[in-house]
Amino acid sequence: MDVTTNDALIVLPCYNERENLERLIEEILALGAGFDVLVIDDNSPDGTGELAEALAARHPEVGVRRRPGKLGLGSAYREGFEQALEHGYQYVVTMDADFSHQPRYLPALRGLCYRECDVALGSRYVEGGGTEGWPLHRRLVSAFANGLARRVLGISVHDCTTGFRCYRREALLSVGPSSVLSDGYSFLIEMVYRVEQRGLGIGELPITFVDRRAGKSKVSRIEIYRALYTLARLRFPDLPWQRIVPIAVRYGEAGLLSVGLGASLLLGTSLLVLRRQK
Ligand SMILES: Nc1nc2c(ncn2[C@@H]2O[C@H](COP(=O)(O)OP(=O)(O)OP(=O)(O)O)[C@@H](O)[C@H]2O)c(=O)[nH]1
Ligand SMILES: [Mg+2]
Repeated sequence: MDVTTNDALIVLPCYNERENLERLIEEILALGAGFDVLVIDDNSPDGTGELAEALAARHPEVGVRRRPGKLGLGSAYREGFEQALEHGYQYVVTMDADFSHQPRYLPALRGLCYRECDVALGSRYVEGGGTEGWPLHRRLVSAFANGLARRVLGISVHDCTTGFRCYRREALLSVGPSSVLSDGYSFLIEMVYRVEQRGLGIGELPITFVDRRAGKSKVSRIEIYRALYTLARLRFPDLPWQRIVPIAVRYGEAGLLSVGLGASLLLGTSLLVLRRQK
């Protein structure tokens, strides 16, 4: 990334997004709204990294971080946040590279953060928000993950799994990106939880999330086990997770499934206890 006068950086994690990347960056820059973009590519086999380098050579607002392999969405965010803080950006945006998060919302998202909150979320689950083209099973999984996270962790925002966000610099410094341990999609839940724990203000901008038209989803079954584990780790921080998880990882998907099932049992029991106490 060359030096620009823009005060907002969009962290754009990409894995096999060659079909989307160029048009997305052109649309973001065409807004003329003062955003720089940092592509975090995990050595995508489809050549996304090379395309990103070519775009960076053409546009001073674009930078690229190329990592050796697929290290996970959360780990890409962490790396992007560290870069943004190091380079002095005042606002840090995250969005998906597949047009599910439409660039036209970017000015309003940053505006919300600028005017009235520490973190602004592009939210599907507030009045005026929604999804377009998402099959039923994706809508169910998303609604379930949101509902469970809100109940188990006492999160108050409506869309805690959205990846379309704008953080104030101070909010990121307060949370400390390295304190968010999840490497996968559940980074999003953990981040919202930590932001709320610190008493920072979160605003929600209604958005329509549009299902991707090009490229493939990267969400795998393992992300579901990981999310269950993250919820249990945050809800029961005193359990010896440091010892349990490395053992599970040694047994591959079966090990992770066991941790996911164990976490579900714990979470289910805690919800029952909560309900009894009410
Ligand atoms: N660098 C990096 N980017 C990733 C990784 N996993 C996913 N991404 C990117 O993160 C964004 C979200 O991933 P998606 O596969 O679109 O996930 P999703 O939007 O929840 O799922 P769909 O609705 O099915 O598209 C996209 O821009 C992906 O390219 C990863 O391991 N590393
Ligand atoms: Mg997507």
